[in-house]
Amino acid sequence: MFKEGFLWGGATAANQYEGGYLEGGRGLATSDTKTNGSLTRPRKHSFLDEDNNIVYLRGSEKVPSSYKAVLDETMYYPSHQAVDFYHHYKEDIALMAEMGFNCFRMSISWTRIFPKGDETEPNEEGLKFYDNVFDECLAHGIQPVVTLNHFDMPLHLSEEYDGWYNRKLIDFFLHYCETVFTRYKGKVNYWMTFNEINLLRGYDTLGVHDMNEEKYYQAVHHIFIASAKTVQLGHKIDPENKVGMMLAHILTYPETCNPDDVEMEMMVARRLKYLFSDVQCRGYYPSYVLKEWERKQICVNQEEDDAKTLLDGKVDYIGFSYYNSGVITTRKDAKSALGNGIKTATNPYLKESAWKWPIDPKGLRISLNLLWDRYQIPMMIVENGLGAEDHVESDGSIHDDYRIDYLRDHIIQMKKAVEEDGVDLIGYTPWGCIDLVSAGTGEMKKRYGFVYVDMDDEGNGAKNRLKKDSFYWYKKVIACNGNDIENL
Ligand code: P53
Repeated sequence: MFKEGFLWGGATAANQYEGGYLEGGRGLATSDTKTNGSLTRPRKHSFLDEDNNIVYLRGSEKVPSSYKAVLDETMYYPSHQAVDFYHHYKEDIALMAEMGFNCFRMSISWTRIFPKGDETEPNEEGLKFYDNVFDECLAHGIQPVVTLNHFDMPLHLSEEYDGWYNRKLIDFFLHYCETVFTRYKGKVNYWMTFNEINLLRGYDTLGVHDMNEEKYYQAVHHIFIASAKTVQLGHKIDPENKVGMMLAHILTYPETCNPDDVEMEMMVARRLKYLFSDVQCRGYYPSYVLKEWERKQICVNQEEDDAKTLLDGKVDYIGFSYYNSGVITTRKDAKSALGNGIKTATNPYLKESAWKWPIDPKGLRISLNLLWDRYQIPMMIVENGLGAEDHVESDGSIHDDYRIDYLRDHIIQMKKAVEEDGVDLIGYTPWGCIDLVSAGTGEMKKRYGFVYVDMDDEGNGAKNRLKKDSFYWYKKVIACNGNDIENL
């Protein structure tokens, strides 16, 4: 049985959902310079080079410090209007309430509160917008679950300070957190610091130029410190606050029982996820990363009280995303897929989504157990779901039984983890409950929602909201607190 008061809802992020990018005094974020993948495949950021030519770079590519971010009028930038939650929040929250949501995961856009990021005074209009959103949620019995930073940052902090490589970012971030913790005290109790902290890479999310491995770890160190201080601040401002981390739970399997494969999978799992949850849940750097820095002569500058900050800033819970699993191999002829020469193989036991993401419901039970065995703190599944193309029938109905099947199979595994393994699971917020822009591709046609948004990849469409079959199905799931899931 799922516990009484289990949190059922859905998840979104400002840069993919909110829009209104210049409204209400909002400033530009790094995510606002990211094009639609169908125009520059894959998605890229636009810059001006030294000769004033517009150039495009992937978020993971090295951005020379001489480049300046710029918006190209001939391009479509999906974050600018996203699916316009900014003007549709009342309608969207009413739809969530109709499904029976008792929570809603969303992120605050940092530049709506501090347009440049280094101001002393916040932007009142931005604060007011989230007051309206939270009040609307609470009026419907929906508890907001808020990500403080989801894949964006003030562009100014990237251009002027070199993003998270600069230690000053910690104070700017804390000032932003203090502002929202204070303002929304009594309205929000569940917070998460950095979305998918283990996936922050390069310019996109770190805002760092001339990136290299040492700069990467330095930036990550600053983020760890910022996060740990945020946890402490959250508790100080309101002892009722629960501040969690957010991990992309990239589940990996070794391809064979050859110890070489098993050893490689262990190392990849550390690099891709455990480093981040180890630091944030245990409060110190694990020995394997310290040894790696020593071996590679990577010097991460730390201040005297940083170790204590990490220890005093352990998170209250783990929020994690789970979509699929992957296979790690040492086979020489396998393709290198995840960067850093990590080789992956196809899992012959699993089917794939249209976007080639393996579908692995049991992997969710395994993930819950891996994290529970390692940390023994409460967990919330804050993202899960199937990205798929939907077809609207002439009567406006949408028959997304593939999505229902995916979610049912995953919730069944969640239930097993609770009932048979005793993991402490407190909530479930499937991704993109109302259709929104894909983070990976910038597409609209890769949809996750229970609610369809009438809009295409180039941003055309009336943005009308339509209920899919999964809408009525999820409402039934919530009504029985998930306990009758096998029969739904
Ligand atoms: P999209 C890659 C792998 C796992 C999770 O992804 C990921 C990504 C980034 O694409 O991101 C999370 O939209 C992220 C969301 C994102 C969601 O997964 O590419 O937290 O912002 O939309 C789904 O299908």
